[in-house]
Amino acid sequence: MSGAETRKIMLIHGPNLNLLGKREPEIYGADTLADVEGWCRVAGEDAGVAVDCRQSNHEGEIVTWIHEARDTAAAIVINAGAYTHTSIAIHDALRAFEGVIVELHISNPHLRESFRHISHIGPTATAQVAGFGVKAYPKVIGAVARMLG
Ligand code: CA2
Repeated sequence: MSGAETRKIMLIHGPNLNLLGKREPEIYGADTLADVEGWCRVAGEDAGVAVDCRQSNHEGEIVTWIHEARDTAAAIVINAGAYTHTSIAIHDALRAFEGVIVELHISNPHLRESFRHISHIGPTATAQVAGFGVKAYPKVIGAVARMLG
C-alpha cells in the first residue's frame, strides 16, 4: 500500500443492503444506504480519512474489491449481508488483507435465526459491531480512523 492510501477506509456492503430504508424498517431502520454512506464520508472527513463506499449483490465482485483494497486501503469495514454466513471466498479474501478489518451488522444476528449465528467474517476481523442499528456506522468510521493513528 502506498503512503497516499494509508488513511483510506473501504466500506463494503453486501447483498440486499441497497434496499436499506425501502423494506423491513422494523429490522434495519428507515435510513437509506445513501444516507449511511453520506454519514460515513462526513465522519471520515472529520477524522481525516477518506471513505470509499461500495455495495454489491455479487460475491465475486466483493472478493475483487477486497483484493483491490490490499493496494488502496488501510482498513475495510464490511457488512457482508447474508454472505457473512455462507462465503468462504470472502473469508479467504479478507485473510489476504493485512490492514484493519471491522465486521459490522445493523441487527444482532445472534438474536435471529440459527443460520445467522455463524460468521465466516468474524475469524478474520480485528473488531465486530452488531445490534446498534445504522447509527453505528459513523461511530465505527471514527473508531477505525483513531486505530489508524
Ligand atoms: O444485520 C445486518 O446488518 C445483516 O448483515 C443484514 C443481512 C442479514 O442477512 C444478516 O444476517 C445481518 C441482510 C441484509 C438485507 O438488507 C435488507 C435491507 C432492507 C430491506 C431488505 C433487506
